Amino acid sequence: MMGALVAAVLGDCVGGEFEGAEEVPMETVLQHLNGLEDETKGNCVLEYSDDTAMTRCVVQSLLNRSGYDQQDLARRFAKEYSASPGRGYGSGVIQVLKKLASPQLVDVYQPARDQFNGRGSFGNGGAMRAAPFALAFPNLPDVKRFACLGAMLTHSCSLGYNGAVLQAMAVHLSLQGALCLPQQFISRLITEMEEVEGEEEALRDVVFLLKEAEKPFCERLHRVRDLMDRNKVSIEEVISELGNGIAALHSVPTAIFCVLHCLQPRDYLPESYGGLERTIAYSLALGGDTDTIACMAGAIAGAHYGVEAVPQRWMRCCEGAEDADMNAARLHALYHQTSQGS
Ligand code: F2R
Ligand code: MG
Ligand code: MG
Repeated sequence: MMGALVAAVLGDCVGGEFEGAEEVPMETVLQHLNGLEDETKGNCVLEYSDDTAMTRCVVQSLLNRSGYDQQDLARRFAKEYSASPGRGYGSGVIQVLKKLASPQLVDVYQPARDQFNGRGSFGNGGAMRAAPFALAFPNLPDVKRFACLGAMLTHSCSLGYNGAVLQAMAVHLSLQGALCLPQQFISRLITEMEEVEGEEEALRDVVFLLKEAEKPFCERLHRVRDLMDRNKVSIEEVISELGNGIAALHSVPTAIFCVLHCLQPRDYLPESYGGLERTIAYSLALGGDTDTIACMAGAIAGAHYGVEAVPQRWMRCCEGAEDADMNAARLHALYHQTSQGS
């Protein structure tokens, strides 16, 4: 459990270097990661971005309120943005965060509903901060419900909040050891998303917004299954089949694929790397929204491999990694408290 939050911070911090890059050769990724190992450089500091800033708000809110409290979480998002606006937030979500700061605001979900002419955001900002819900709640229905509500504070489009539900479910299943049977893991995610995407709002949004398949996340997860069944897959194929962009639909299934693909050693990655390092390195080599894909893949992989698998040298370089370690221990206590109460 402790590994999920720390590895998410690592993914965000090391991935920030390449965010928005079209092509990132693996050689460049490995040079960047080798740089973290270089003791002669002293304590390098890679700053975290909005992914971690918002995840920290979710963690602090869950801990302070002993569960989900929409008013408290909305206030924390607004306060965090106002204190540190230069963390690389999405250009749309900034409007929501400013409105959430208003003391006159009655319905904290309304600013998100007003986004993009009332269609809401389909960005991956809800998904990138969804992991703490899987760490705080032992039951899958709670994980789904609160990840969804937590995302809806900024992302009212089903293509945004369902990405958060999928990401939180992937972390939840990983914590249960489900990645030991990768085929069953992906099948379970598809089954769960069939139900989630059967909701009326989800069907409406895909018709009006992206002209995607009727159940777009399920369709992408089927592509993940096809790709993971193959021995060799090029980076170009992964990008064209799954995407590497800022939309939740073009990044959450991609992050899940990165984890599955890196369960085994790969000949283009150093033999000395464990599964967690492989996952993060591979996520960066996809280019595009690297901080967020590596953050989400890091959370899923970290839940599987545990905090022991996190390279200490990498951790030392990443702002907020120590805090994440401590917070994960506190969330662990909440998880047990919640499981005893249910
Ligand atoms: N924003 C970035 N990175 C680029 C800017 C970094 C900057 N240059 C810097 O270095 O400081 N990264 C972060 O944003 C992503 C999460 O975004 P989020 O929270 O979902 O934001 P938003 O604004 O809601 O959505 C992102 C963009 O998606 C498009 N979009 C969303 N919904 C839309 C809709 N219904 N119709 C049309 N377009 C829609 C818009 O372009 C939004 O701005 C993460 O990558 C995080 O790291
Ligand atoms: Mg970011
Ligand atoms: Mg990003």
